[in-house]
Amino acid sequence: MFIDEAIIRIKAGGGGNGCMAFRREKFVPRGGPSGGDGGRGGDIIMESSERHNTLVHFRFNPEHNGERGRHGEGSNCTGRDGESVILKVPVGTIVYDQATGEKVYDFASPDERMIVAHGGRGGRGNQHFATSTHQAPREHELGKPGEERVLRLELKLLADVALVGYPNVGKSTLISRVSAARPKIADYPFTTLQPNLGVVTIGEAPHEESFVVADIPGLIEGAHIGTGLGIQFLRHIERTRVLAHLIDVSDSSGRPDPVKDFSVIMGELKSFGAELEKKPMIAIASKLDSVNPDKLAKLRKHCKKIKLDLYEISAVTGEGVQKLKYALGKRVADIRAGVYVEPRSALRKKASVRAKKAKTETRRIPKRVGFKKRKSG
Ligand SMILES: Nc1nc2c(ncn2[C@@H]2O[C@H](COP(=O)(O)OP(=O)(O)OP(=O)(O)O)[C@@H](O)[C@H]2O)c(=O)[nH]1
Ligand SMILES: [Mg+2]
Repeated sequence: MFIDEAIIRIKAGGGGNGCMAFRREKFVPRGGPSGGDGGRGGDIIMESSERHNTLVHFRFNPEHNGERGRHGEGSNCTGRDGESVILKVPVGTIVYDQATGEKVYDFASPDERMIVAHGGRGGRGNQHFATSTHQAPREHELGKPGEERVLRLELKLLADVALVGYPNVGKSTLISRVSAARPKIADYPFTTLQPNLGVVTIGEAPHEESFVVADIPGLIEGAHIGTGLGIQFLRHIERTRVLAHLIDVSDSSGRPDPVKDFSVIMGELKSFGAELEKKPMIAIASKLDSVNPDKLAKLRKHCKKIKLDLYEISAVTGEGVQKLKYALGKRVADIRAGVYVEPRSALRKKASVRAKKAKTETRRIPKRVGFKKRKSG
């Protein structure tokens, strides 16, 4: 299991100081104490969110401070409370205290909130210290400092995108291009024996987004009956959101027909039985630097026919990789937000509705009934 980790330092805001003041007004002799209290410091709150999937955003931004409460003022004015800071973490994050090793919280479901560092209390102003025998108190309190701690966040990563395809089509090369993962790459089949995960970041901080890509060992015809490495690794992609299906369009594969390659892999996905073949998919024509134009044209035509987005890349030269990265990111974000409708499923639906109609309705062609001309007169 691949684990994402981040260590962050958080400090809640300190409380504002209480004020020492006396009411001074014309015609009000001995106005009495009027120092207001300091405001509370802002807390540091963690919230689990379904829109985040990795801890990358903490890695580049490891310090978070809550706002300090404002000091109290004269005329019994209380200082404003400091703003809290909300840190969004992906569902599944476990928070540990780095100093003691104790588990602070386990975010198991979305929209859970937890205060991980409390802001300091504001100090009391001198108005609170007045008594019948002590009518001009000069005592007032300072604000309490906010809690400060170092936390370790841990997240078991689930892949958003799985790279599937024949062996040697360049899956590992692609993941090493788009993420920090460094799997073994070699020009013999079944180089990858275990799935590898990589975190892909797109956009600039602080608005970057990230998703997780899994490089799955290659499939071949008959994988469902145990040929090659079999389809045992497909269980890793049951919960991924998108499949990226790589098809080699160079001559190095030794297979003549890329459309057949595509269909064989789809067949193997189907035979796994978890409806993997119906998952949102992006097709990728790989090894564009040594492309066989006929193969590419054939694949383009096929993808157009089945309404599947096709991206053409070379993981070695980097051509088309950036565009693919953003397309995958967008697809993942849309699915996460629940706004993605797959054209292929719409197509399937339309076809099935049409087929149903054709079965149930026998169209009757109305007979043409001629109007008899009335004889006039
Ligand atoms: N010319 C060219 N060669 C590539 C490209 N991408 C990968 N290769 C080569 O293809 C071979 C296989 O690449 P891998 O990334 O190991 O392929 P894989 O799909 O991970 O293969 P398995 O792990 O065996 O399933 C390596 O020799 C790579 O250098 C590309 O875009 N262009
Ligand atoms: Mg590989």
